[in-house]
Formats: sequence, structure tokens, C-alpha cells
Amino acid sequence: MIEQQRILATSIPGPRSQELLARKAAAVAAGVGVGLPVHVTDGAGGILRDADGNQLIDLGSGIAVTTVGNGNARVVAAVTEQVQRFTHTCFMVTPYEPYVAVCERLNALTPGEHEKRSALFNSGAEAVENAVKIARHATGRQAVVVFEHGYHGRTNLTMGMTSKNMPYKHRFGPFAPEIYRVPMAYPYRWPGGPERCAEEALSTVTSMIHAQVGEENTAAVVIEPIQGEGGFIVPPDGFLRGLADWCREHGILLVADEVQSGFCRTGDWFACDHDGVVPDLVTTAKGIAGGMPLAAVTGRAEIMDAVHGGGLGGTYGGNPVACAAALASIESMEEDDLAGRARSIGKILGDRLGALAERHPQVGDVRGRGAMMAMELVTDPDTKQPDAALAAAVNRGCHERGVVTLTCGTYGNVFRFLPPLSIGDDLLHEAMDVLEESFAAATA
Ligand code: PLZ
Repeated sequence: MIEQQRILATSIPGPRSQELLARKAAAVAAGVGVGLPVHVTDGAGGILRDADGNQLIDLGSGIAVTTVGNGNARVVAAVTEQVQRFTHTCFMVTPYEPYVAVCERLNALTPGEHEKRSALFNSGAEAVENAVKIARHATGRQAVVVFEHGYHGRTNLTMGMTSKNMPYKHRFGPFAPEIYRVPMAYPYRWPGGPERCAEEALSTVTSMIHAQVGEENTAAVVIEPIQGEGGFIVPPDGFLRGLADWCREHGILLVADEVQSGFCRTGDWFACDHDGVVPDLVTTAKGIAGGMPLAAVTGRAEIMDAVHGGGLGGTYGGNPVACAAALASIESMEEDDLAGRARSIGKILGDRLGALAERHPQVGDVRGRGAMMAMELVTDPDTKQPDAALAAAVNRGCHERGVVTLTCGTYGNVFRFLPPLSIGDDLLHEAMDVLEESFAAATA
């Protein structure tokens, strides 16, 4: 286990990472960007160690993936054992128990007590694509409704479902048809103010679908219960429930994309749990398998089973090593009460960010839930003009000081925090001290 300590052995990136960066430039396609150009050699708990011996505090979890932490003992043991047994058969050729066991766990843990089925895939985008396939097949309808600021992936269908042009969609079209985008209930920027956001957004969304798409043409409404890449936008109380009720009334399937918000990240098993919303289909990935690539669609048995035999699959979907990692990750979440840990991390982050907001008017909004927290930066709290330059400067400052931080948001002005739930309070506070220092330096 790496010592849980931030160490700055060289400047960031150090000479060894810079050598590797030169090799990257010569070997890796330029379109594959990097946020913080240190090359990692080891990781555990809340620390990533790089090729120069620097130790960085991890506030990103590889974008909400290593929720149970790198080096989680249960995951390491389960993966090691599975690798020694067998690494692949293709579940569609000859099945194996870990795949079935992951589906059983997903069916039990996702919101709702109804009978469910699951299917496993490799990435979040693939899960979203399959949720759309299943929804279209089961309803016999084609239209898919998504939200402004939504993010669903980089494949052709999910690019089309994603809201933001740069860098995801620019010059990659044409996109798949029958995707319709409606406004998101975004309290901080809702024209009528946060108090009226839930009610007005619901009425705008439903009347747009009625007028522009037609309820009877709509297979699914796909929503992130807390938006991730788009800016950690938390819809106000009542919006998701109202949307779920309206969808049910019209035979439209509600698909919750919990790829980023799922698996204890927000302090519940799933972000929908907080709102008491039971989606028809749920997509999961990221935190499910402690860093191994695995994704899933879970949903009502009658919807999932509507698809003909052989209609769903893929060579690697539900790889046995990834399934073993998922079972071990889920066990850790249960045994170590990681949902509770996410809530206490959320309290620490919320308090620290709240204090920062009191000193700096550029912090326009602090929001999120559990270990999925963010602050939105603006040039002026009255105009709410997004300040992407400040977000980038603070981000750089944190990186130089040995903290792995991430930004997000349609306007690039949201600073987000996704620590592994295995991080200690002391490292979390130290990272927040570094954030304050970087903020002060960037605004001086
Ligand atoms: N749905 C809600 O957050 C992935 C994207 C990183 P994949 N988010 C990180 C990047 O720039 O590519 C995501 C998500 C939600 C779907 C996805 C897609 O998941 O595993 O990246 O395909």
C-alpha cells in the first residue's frame, strides 16, 4: 500500500513524465487528450504515484470509476483469482457464473422492487446505446428525448444524445436521427429562479415533447439524475418524480443514466434513490467494477425480455475478470458502508466549498451530493457570466501542487470533485487547502 501522503518530488510534470509525453505525442493519436500530464505508475486509497516519484491526491477517481479506491484488497484478490482461472469464453458462447451473479446483484440493488433483468457491456456509451435499442424494441416507438447539458458517450448514437459540441461532436456528424433535446431543470440558471425551476421545467419539457415529438412516438426519456460532464447539475426536488409520473402516464420509458452518479457516489446506491424515483431502465458503468471495464443495463423484466434471443450482446460484454471485480466492489460498498462514506465526504466538501464561496464572489454556486460535488465559477454573481478561464487556472494550480482535479460543464466553468471513497479525511482536507491556495493565487 502506497503511503497516504502527498509528495512533490519534482515539478509537475517531472522529467520522466515529460519524456513519456514526448513518446505519447509521437505514438498516440493527438485527439486523445490528457488533463494532467503525469504518467501514473501506482495508485492506492486516495493517492496516485507518478513516474517521477510524485504522489498526488486523487480527487477524480479516473472520472468516478475507482469509487472503492485503487488497490482495494477485495478487488485485487478477486481479479487475481479470476485471471488464474480463465479470462474469457464469451458469455454468448459458453456462459459463467460471475456474469449471472453481477446481474443478480444489479437487479436487487437498482431502484424498485419489481422483477428485473440485466445485460452486461463494456462501456457507459455501450450501455446507453443498448438501453435505447431495448426501449425502441419494447415500445415499438423511435424517438428518444435527452436534455441540454446531458452527456451519454462518444459513439455515434450517444454523441448525438450528448449536448456539448466541443470537444465531443465537432465535425463528427452526421448524427443518428430521432433524438430530441429539451431544457434541463438547472436551478442556478433557470430564468424564473430556482424556486420555480421544478414546476416550470417539467411543464416546458412535457409540452415540448407533446408539441414537437408526440408522446405516442416517444420510446424513452433518457436523463442523468445528476448530470455529470454537463456540470454536476442537480435537478430540484420534484422534477424527476414529476417526469417519471408523466412518462408512465404516456407509456414512455424513463431511462436513468447512472453511469457517473451510480454505485454509492452520491451517498445512496443510485442517485434516483434520493428522489424516490423508479426508472424503467438504468444504465451503469464506471464505479461498478473498481476500474475494470464493465457496464450494464438493468430494467423491468418485461421490457428487457421483450428483445429476441441473440438481439443483445458483444464479444467482451460481462468479461469474467470485470465481473469478479464488480462482485468484489459491490461487497466493499456493502461491508464498508461506502454510501455512508460518500455522505461524510459530501459534508466535508460542502463545508469547505461553502467557506470558499463566502470569501470569493466568483463561486456562483456550490452543488452536488455525497462525493459528487462541484462549484460553478462566474465572473460576477449578478450576471452569472461563466468563468472558464478561472476554472482552468485553479485547475492548473491544483495540478502543479499535486492534486488531481477535474473541471466540467457546458461552459467549462465548473470545478468538480469525485474523490475515491477510500480517501482519508486528512488527505481530503489537505486537497481543499491546496484548492484554496490555488484559488487565491489565480484570483490575486
Ligand atoms: N453516461 C452519465 O458520465 C462518461 C466521459 C469522459 P463511457 N463520462 C466520462 C470522456 O471525456 O470521454 C459517461 C457518463 C454518463 C455515459 C458515459 C459514457 O461512458 O464509459 O465513457 O463510454
